[in-house]
Amino acid sequence: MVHETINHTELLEDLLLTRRFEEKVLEVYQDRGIRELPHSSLGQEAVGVGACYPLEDDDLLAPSLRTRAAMLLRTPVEEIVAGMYGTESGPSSGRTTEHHMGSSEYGILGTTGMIGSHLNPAVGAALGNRTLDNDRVTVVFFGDGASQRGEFHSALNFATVQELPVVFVIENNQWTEAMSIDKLVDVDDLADLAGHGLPTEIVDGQDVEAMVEATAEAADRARSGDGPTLLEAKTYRYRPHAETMPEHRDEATLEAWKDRDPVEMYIDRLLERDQITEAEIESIDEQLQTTIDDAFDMAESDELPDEETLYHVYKDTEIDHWKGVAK
Ligand SMILES: Cc1ncc(C[n+]2csc(CCOP(=O)(O)OP(=O)(O)O)c2C)c(N)n1
Ligand SMILES: [Mg+2]
Repeated sequence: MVHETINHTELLEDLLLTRRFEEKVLEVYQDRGIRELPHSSLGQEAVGVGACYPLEDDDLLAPSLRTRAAMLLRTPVEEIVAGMYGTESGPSSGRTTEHHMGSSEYGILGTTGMIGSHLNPAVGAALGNRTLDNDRVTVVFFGDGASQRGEFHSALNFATVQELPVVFVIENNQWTEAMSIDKLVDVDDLADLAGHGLPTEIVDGQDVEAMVEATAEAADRARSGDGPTLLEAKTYRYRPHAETMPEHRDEATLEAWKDRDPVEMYIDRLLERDQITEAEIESIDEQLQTTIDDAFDMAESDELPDEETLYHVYKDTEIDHWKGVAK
């Protein structure tokens, strides 16, 4: 069983880091605003955390708009927060926010605001790595909504025909921006839309160990030259699509998903198996909270970019006008 080979302290740290980070984003956003509009991953953290855990450091990640875990597990927290605040120490020196941003340093492929636009570039990166004859795997995350784009099929088909080292992860949180996925498709599982001859697997996206196991197998297959796999992770988000958007989903379904909270489920399991103590969890949590709080304090005291930096980025570089936050 895969849980015997997992370093549970590390995996729990990854999960708690993502949870505490998202909680802090929400708290700060509701209190005083943040330039980047939060698209919270609260509730679906186990998908990104579990999928990233079994990978090698030089494997490539192509996150969706919501895979905060993929960013957090590769990038120093203070860099991400500076990016969200649009300050000078952020990855673009404040020219844009961190959302959709990539990093060649951390092996993260950037994307655009167009849903699904990163699928074919991710497959292209895998083709590049195969051509270079290295054993890097590319893991690309995308939502159920993105499965409605033509890119979904062109990417799956090309990767399958070429037997490329890709793992496709659908973060099926059952909703696009404002519409339930079951109004858009006539299948229960999005994996059934795939076709193209590639193997698919449905995974409990609230179970971080299940995500580790499924991704480890898919990454092994990709690395051995046996081509791509599609994983469909069933999950749910706790927040509306974005913090400025209304809630369209019903309360009872949301509460039912909260009963299967990925962080609580994993902690309960570890305590039951005597693989961690309450005191150890408390100490990990405290350290993470300090790291996160420090990163936010740094960003809040950091400088905004000067007009010269913004030249050619915005038509109006009047800094006072640009200082407004998204709230
Ligand atoms: C091509 C395109 N169509 C519509 C939008 C507007 N939009 C932004 S996010 C989103 C929903 C995406 O849903 P999903 O892929 O399931 O991701 P989730 O938000 O659920 O994580 C939509 C429709 C967009 N950004 N790009
Ligand atoms: Mg969705």
